[in-house]
Amino acid sequence: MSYQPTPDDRFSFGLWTVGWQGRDPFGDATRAALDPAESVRRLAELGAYGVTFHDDDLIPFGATDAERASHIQRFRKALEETGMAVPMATTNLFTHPVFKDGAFTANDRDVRRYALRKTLRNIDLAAELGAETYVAWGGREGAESGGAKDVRAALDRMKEAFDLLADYVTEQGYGLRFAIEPKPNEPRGDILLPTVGHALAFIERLERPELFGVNPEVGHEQMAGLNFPHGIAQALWAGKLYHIDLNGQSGIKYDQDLRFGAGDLRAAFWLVDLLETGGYAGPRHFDFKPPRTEDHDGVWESAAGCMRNYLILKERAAAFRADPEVRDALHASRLPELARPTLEPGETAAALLADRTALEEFDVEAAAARGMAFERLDQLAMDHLLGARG
Ligand SMILES: [Mn+2]
Repeated sequence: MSYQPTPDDRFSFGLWTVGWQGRDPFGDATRAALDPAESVRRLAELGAYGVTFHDDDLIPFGATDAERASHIQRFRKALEETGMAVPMATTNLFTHPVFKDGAFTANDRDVRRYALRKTLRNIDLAAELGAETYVAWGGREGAESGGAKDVRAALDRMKEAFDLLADYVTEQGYGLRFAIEPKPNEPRGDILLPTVGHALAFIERLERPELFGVNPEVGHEQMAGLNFPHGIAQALWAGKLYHIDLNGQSGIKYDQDLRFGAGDLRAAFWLVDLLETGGYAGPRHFDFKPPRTEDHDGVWESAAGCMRNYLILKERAAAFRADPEVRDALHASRLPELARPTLEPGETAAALLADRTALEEFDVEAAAARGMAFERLDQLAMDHLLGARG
């Protein structure tokens, strides 16, 4: 297998990923800015099918209307020439100092109103460019100290903002759905809606919950020490995996945004296995940062590596699922039994209470003595992942 991506693989990249200039809290930029039109062309050559953007990635903050139109025109031309799609767009509500205390949940009401206007303007552009998903990452929605934010009031304001945005896209007839992106911290000390679970619970309190899902990012959940494939499985179970940000992270530390496949490789294997078999039909979107050690050649190497690693893992996961020994091992570990309901069809609590085999005649010690055979199953997965089988 060549691992050469094609548009059928539905790989997409944020303009801000390959376009990251390597500025970090301790150092200046190490790379020159990239022209968004060039990024579109290079990503298309590498085999991607789409690009995504924050408003400010495409149109520099503070541009005049005429400058804005010309930036959009150049971008559109690159899209038309390459056939690249724009499946998702989002708003930058974190770079400008005006957002230092947040956007939809800033204590200052005028900042909140400005944030909504900035978002509505980019939603119009997203719809114009054919996007289906609008991501909301509330990077500055949070606090560094306890008295600084009334979290319950802030969640009221967050709900108010999302309810308004949902009314707007409905009234306009846009085919857009929103995907909330959780993150536990960075840049704020603590961010609201820190994990997939918090976001899923919040969505159910909105007026139009059907328009909202999640956009989980590998590294963000792993920064909180959580199992990313488990979070993705719960989002799929809830019908809420509207989009995904793929990247790499090595444990609980700052947001590394490594290329996909770097960091926790075993989690990446189980993630690809789940995405490829669990009914996710959306883009495989990469939100990573080519390390600031790299020049522009290294940037494209890194972007190509994200897609290559996904395709390798897809092949390895498929080989794992197709292996007859794996099927036997799954059976030995009683996975088919987990899929069977615990009660018989129509069985009531009274019927369960009357079933002596469930308690009085149940051999607890014998059941406790059964091995689960998970180690054999996991070693088969490891052998497939490492290319030591099939
Ligand atoms: Mn990140």
